[in-house]
Order: sequence, then C-alpha cells, then structure tokens
Amino acid sequence: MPTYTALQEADTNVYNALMGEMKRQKEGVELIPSENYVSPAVMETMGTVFNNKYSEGYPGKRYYGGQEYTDCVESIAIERATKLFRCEHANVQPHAGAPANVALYFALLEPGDTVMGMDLSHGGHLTHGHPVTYITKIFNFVRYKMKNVETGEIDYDAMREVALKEKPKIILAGFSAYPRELDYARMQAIATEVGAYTVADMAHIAGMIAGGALRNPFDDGFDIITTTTHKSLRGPRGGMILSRELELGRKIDKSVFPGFQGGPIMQMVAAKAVAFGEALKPEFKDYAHQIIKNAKAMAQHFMENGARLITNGTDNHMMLLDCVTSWNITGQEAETLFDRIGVTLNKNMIADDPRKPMDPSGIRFGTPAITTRGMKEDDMVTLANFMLQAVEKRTDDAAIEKLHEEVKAFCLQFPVPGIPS
Ligand code: DSN
Repeated sequence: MPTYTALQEADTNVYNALMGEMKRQKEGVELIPSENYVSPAVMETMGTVFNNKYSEGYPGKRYYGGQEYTDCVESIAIERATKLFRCEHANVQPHAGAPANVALYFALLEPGDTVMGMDLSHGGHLTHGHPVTYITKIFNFVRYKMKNVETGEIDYDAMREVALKEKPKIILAGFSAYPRELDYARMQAIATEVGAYTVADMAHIAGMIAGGALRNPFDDGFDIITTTTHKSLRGPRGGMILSRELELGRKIDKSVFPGFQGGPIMQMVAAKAVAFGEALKPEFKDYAHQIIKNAKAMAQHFMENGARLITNGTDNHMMLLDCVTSWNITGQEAETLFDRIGVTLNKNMIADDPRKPMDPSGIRFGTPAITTRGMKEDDMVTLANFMLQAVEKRTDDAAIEKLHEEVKAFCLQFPVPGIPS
C-alpha cells in the first residue's frame, strides 16, 4: 500500500483531503452505479513515470522519440481489449467517455448527418444528443424511447419508423440510466435496412459484457463499441473505442489523434492494460455475474417494501427509484438523507419526470462498487433495510445518527482495495 509520505511532506492540504477521501470511501457505501474501486495494481500504475512522457501517435508511429516502453504498454492494452471484447481493433487513447463519443461522431459523420440515440428523459446520455452539448450544433439527433415504462421495453417499431424517415448514419444503443437489456439484433436489423452504422455506448455495462454476464453487441453484428474504462470494467478513469473490423478502426484512430485529442495520458493507458489483464481472469466473470445478482436482490427487496422502481426491476447493475411516489420525498431529499447515513448515490430524473434535472423525482443507484468490496445478496438486503429505515426515521436526528454508525460498522467488514483497514 502506498504511504504518501512524499505528499504529506510536500503539501499538507492535499494530503489531508486525500486522507479524508480514503476514510469516506472506507466507512461509506458507494452506490453510484458508474463508480468502482480499482485494484492496488491499477492504482499503482496510474501514479507512475509514464505520466512524464508525450506519445502523440500510435505504437510504432509516434511523433517523438523515446517510445520503447510506451509502445509496449499501449500494445498490451490494445491486444487485451480486443481479446476481452472479441473485436479486431481498439483505440485506448480517449481521455474519457464523452471525448470517445465525440471522436467517434467525427470519424463516421459529416456535419449535418443524423444520429439516432435513446432519449435522455428515458435514460440516454448527454453525448447522445442533448441540446446542452455542442455536438448538437454540428450533427442532427433524433431519438427513441421506451414503449412501456413498466417493463422497460423499447419501442422498436417506432425506432424503425423514425429511422426509415430520418435516415440516421448512426444508430446508437446505450444509456446512463436504463436498467434493462437492449435488443441489439433488432437494432442491427433496422440499421442494416437504412444503411446506418451501429454503435453501442456500453460505458455503464462494459464490465458485465467483458465478464460474460451481459450480451456483447458485437455478437449481434454491431460495428462499434464506445466505453469508459472506470465503471463496471474497474479500470482507470478513461475511455476506449472498439471496432469489430480493422478498417473502421483506422478511421477512428485518425479521428482520436490528430483529429480530436493531443497526447494520450500514458499512465492511464498503462493502467488500462493492467485492468484489462485483470478482466481477462476467470474471477472477473464471477464478479460480473455477482454485480447483477446483487442488483436483482436489492431491487426485489425495495419492491417488496413498496418502492416503485422504474421498469419494475433490473437486468443489469442499476436501479432507478421513484422517490416521490414511493416515499413522498424528492430525489434531492433522498440523496441528502442517504448521505447522512453514509450511503452515496445520485438524484436522477425518472422516465417522463415532471420535475427538473437538479430537483428530480428519483434516485439512481447500483452495485459495481459494493460487489468489488465482496458484498453478496444478503448484504444487499441489509443495505436496503438501512435505507428504508432512514426514510422511515428521516425526521429523527438521533435515529439517523445511530443508523450512520451502524452503516459505518457494516462497511468496515468489507475492505476497499488499496485502502488500509
Ligand atoms: N457520469 C456518468 C454516469 O454517472 O452515468 C455518465 O457520464
């Protein structure tokens, strides 16, 4: 475990903040579905001298000298990523998920071209065409939604109709707040009919796909997958673009660099290599399946106790709970209440939410991080009960403080990788 003695000597303020954050992570429950805890090996790699190197270009074709070892780690990352997701090409340089998506659009589209993605109000992501993003000044976005909010079924007939009319160049599968599986084969069939590329933004579910617990869109003929590497995939903070075929991958390489980004963040590329190596191990399969078992157990317990979950359950790692209908409190009030007992999650819009994004009706939470800590189905029931008790006793400060102590004692039984107990 790192000791951080150099940091302590050099900068007390940052050192103290780091110690506070380590304590917070150790003593609290992390339920934000896009967060996770990396292994000590991944963490160590992020803080290495690869930080000191500029490496514009790709292995074997760089603009600066001294690339013997950067070429080595980037090649390992690429080789492992393509093996993990069963595809021909990987670009491991995107700094994060949003830049990966933007670089992808510029690789495949001309200004004015159309992309069809999931409506943000039904779980899509900002980079799939929300008007607040600059990409909507350049490309045209059309949307699809759920047909049935009670089951989460996507309206594939409407998707086809819009696709036939609008002729999108990309049909985009993927979400940041949707708890069900998508029918990739059906989307691929629509894309084939209208001559569109198929792209899956699997940022949230990459770990479950890598571990074989969710379907791999490439198996249904998808052209491209974009992802972050730090969510369920349990790697360093960053992005990646995978292509089923090499030729498309070459276009994407040009778009990422020099089209969109400058030098790659090479310590993160090295850490991606380490994380992908971990994800190729058999125990990662167990982890991926356990994430979903845990989410289903937690969803079931909330529903048995009268909570309204959007789509009435989950197929993946994530749940969306309608706090207004379930508990007569807003999503913001729920987020603040759970913070007080050491449970971290995020307020979130629910499908067709009448409220505003900063004050929505729901919360979003999930299981990748707590599964990394070794929690199982029984522990999901314990955690859900802590949360249900907090809702019930929310006006009683002493009861909330007592619950906080109980949550802390519970958490300390499950070590966080890389943080001394
Ligand atoms: N911020 C990520 C999430 O939490 O879903 C998506 O960009």
